[in-house]
This record gives sequence, C-alpha cells and structure tokens, in this order.
Amino acid sequence: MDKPMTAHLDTQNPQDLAGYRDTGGYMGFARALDMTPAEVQQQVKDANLRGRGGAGFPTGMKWGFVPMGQDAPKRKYLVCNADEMEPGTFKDRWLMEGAPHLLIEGMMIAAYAIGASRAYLFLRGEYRLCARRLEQAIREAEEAGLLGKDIQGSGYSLELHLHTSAGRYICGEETALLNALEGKRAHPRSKPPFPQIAGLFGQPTIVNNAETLCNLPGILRRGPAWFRDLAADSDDAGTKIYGISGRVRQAGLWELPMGATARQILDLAGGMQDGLKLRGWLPGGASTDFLLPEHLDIPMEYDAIAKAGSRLGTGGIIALDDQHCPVGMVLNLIQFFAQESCGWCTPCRDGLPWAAEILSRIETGKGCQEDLDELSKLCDFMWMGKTFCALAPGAVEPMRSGLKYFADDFQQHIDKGCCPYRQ
Ligand code: L3W
Repeated sequence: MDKPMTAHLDTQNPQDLAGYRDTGGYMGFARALDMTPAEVQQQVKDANLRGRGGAGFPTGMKWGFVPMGQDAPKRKYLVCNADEMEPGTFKDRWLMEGAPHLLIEGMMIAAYAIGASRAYLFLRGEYRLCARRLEQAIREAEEAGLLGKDIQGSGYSLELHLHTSAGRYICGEETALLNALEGKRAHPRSKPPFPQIAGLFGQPTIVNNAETLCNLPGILRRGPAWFRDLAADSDDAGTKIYGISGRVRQAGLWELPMGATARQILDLAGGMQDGLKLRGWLPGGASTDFLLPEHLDIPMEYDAIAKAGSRLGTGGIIALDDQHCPVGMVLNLIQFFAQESCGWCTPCRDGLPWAAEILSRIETGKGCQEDLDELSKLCDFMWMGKTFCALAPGAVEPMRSGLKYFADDFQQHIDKGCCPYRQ
C-alpha cells in the first residue's frame, strides 16, 4: 500500500534535502510552479482533501475563499497550524520530526496556490526537536533556492518563518493563533470575517494543519485521481495518520487509507493490555464524543463517525478500558479544558471549572443526584452558539457522551459514596 507521507519519514535520521529529493521530494512543488495558482487549487479540490486538524473542512474550498486577481490585497499569508496540543494527539510531531522537508514542501505548494509571499509555521513550543529539524530544513531549502526571491526563475518569491508558541491550547484555534502571531493575547476572534478574508494583520490568510499540508506534495506529484484511489473504499480520500493511546499493548501511529476502522488500529496496537477489555473510545482527541466497542467497525472517516454520534477529530483514538473509572477520565479531560480556557466568554470561563468541581465531587463519592442534572444543564450552557469558539463545546463532547454511555458508573459513585474502581 502507498504511504505517501510516511514514505519520507525517518525519526532517527530524517532525510536531508538530497535524501528527500532522491525520493521524489520537491517534485510536487516543481509541478505546482508549472501551473497557475488556480490550477493548483483545482487539483486539491479534485483530490477531495479535507483538513486533518479536527474539523475536516475541504482544503481546496477554503483556499477558494481567498481573494485572487488584480484587485486582491497584495499581502497574503499562509500559516501552518502545528500547535498540536489536543490530548491523545501526536501525529503532527511524528511527521515534523521524521519528515521536515515534506511539511516545508506542502507549505510552499499551499502558499503558491493562494498567492502568499510569506508563510509562518506556528509550532508548539515544547516540540524542540521538531523546531531544530525544521529550522535546518528551512535553511537547506533557502540555500538551494527553493525559498526566497524568484524561486527557480519562476518569478514567485516566498519567505518561510518558524514561530514557536508560548504554549496555550487555545493557540490551536486559528484566530487565537493569528492574534498570538501578531504578539497579542491569544483570544479567539469572532468569525466572520474568516481568516481567508481578514486574517493575519487583517490580510487574507489560510491556516492549515500540518498533516493537511503534508498531503500536498503527493497530490501535486501524482495527481488527484491517485490520491482519491488511496482510499478507494471510502467517501473520503487519501491516507490519514491514525493513532491510539490508553492501556493498549503498544500505543502508536500508523498511516492508513482513510476509512480504516478503529478495530484495525486497535489490532495494530496489539489489542488491550492483558486482563483489560475496551469499554469506550474517543475517536480523535479529547474533544470528541465517546463511542463504544460496538462502533469499532465503523470506518474512521468524517461522515461515518459523525453518523455514529461523534467526530473523527484528529484521528488520535483514546481508549478507555474496563478497569479505569470513566468518571475519573471525564474529570481529567474537563480539568484540562478548564485550565486551558482563555476566559474570554462566560460559558467557557465559568462553566468548565464548575463542571470540574461537580465531577470531582462525584468522583470522590461526595456527589448527589442533583449534580447529574447540573452537569446535563452545563452541557447545554456550553454548547455551540453559546460560546465564542469551539473549545467549550469540544470539551462538552466527552462529558455528555460519558453521562449517556456510562450513566451506571456515575450513579454508582453517588449511591455507594465512593469510586467503585478504587474499592
Ligand atoms: C469560510 C465558512 N471558512 C469553517 C474554515 C475555518 C477553519 C476550518 C474549520 O475547530 C475543531 C474543534 C476542535 N467560510 C467556514 C470556513 N471555515 N466554516 O474551516 O473551521 P471550524 O470552525 O469547523 O473548526 P475549528 O474552529 O478549526 C477545529 C477540534 O477540531 N479538535 C481539536 C483539534 C486539535 C488539534 C491539535 O491539537 N492539533 O488539531 C478535535 O476534534 O475541538 O472543534 O479554517 O476558517 N463558512
């Protein structure tokens, strides 16, 4: 099976420029330079590439919102969102540590397609090894004339800057990220206007996730039909870096065709650890709804997972086993989100700590029946449309589905006055 992203990946000795070129690297960008930006956009639309950061928005369509032509603003920006902080998600780190040139080439293709002459790579601050390897790859590309002025005599110029984040989960929200890049406090902005129209420094800006961008070299080099065929049995296209963590035998990451099932991924991880059974799973990071073992054979693709009641999210599965308290797990996630709330809107700023307090009461056996009603009300209080961005609604997802699927566990904590898993 073709693995267009991990074919370039070596986490011990990542390919240098020559090694990357030997395996077809920068051929996608060369093809892009032979096309007009509109043609490159069409290739990506035809490939049916969807954003791999969590939302699955069609990449070519997003690019299509950027004003092009003579009347368009002269300054446009491409920003790579590599601020990977979603719990259970470590796919972008793997790609950047192991295949830095792949991401650089993807950014070059995207920047060319939208007519941007400056690109920023916004990297999670803790990813220091990624930063070193990316810096080196950028330097190599500059020295080879792949970045800079009048690239390969094409008339197209591009500067690419690495920016390491000071470290907040909210910086992964695209408009908060743009504020952070501008040196402001990382509060999300209201949308619309979307960044495609008014983004960094008020100019048209595309923000794409690192894995999304890593798909572009293959699409340009081998064509949209090839990309779609990589996932021939799926409604989606291409491959995906899927992962799994929790008490499985071997947590890890694998590049598989879009639409692989969670059972396949769990099998690749060697199944659950000895003596443990799978109780539930979050399909793509912490801000997705729980699914159950009965959902293991559903394709891990956007619409199929949505139909099952969750979201594909980042594709990083978090497994819950039968000897781990689901109330404790939900509490742990809500505490994370409460800490990471930027505090800009009331439902998120007040709702998340409130939910954490109630969950903590229940988990330690001090909860009462009314606490369950209160948690349900809080799920509604923090839902879409009532908050400024997706942080709180995302946090609600494991809580509301945890309350639904593990209702008996919540009830037992209240009835027994203690955590049944600690008896
Ligand atoms: C123009 C419209 N553009 C949407 C664009 C928008 C953005 C993209 C997705 O949150 C989720 C969140 C996390 N006209 C548009 C439009 N766009 N409508 O499409 O936008 P959106 O609002 O659907 O999502 P988002 O705000 O980007 C992403 C969840 O992903 N998540 C977390 C991921 C974390 C990581 C990480 O750490 N690496 O990826 C996981 O599920 O909770 O719900 O570009 O401009 N009408």
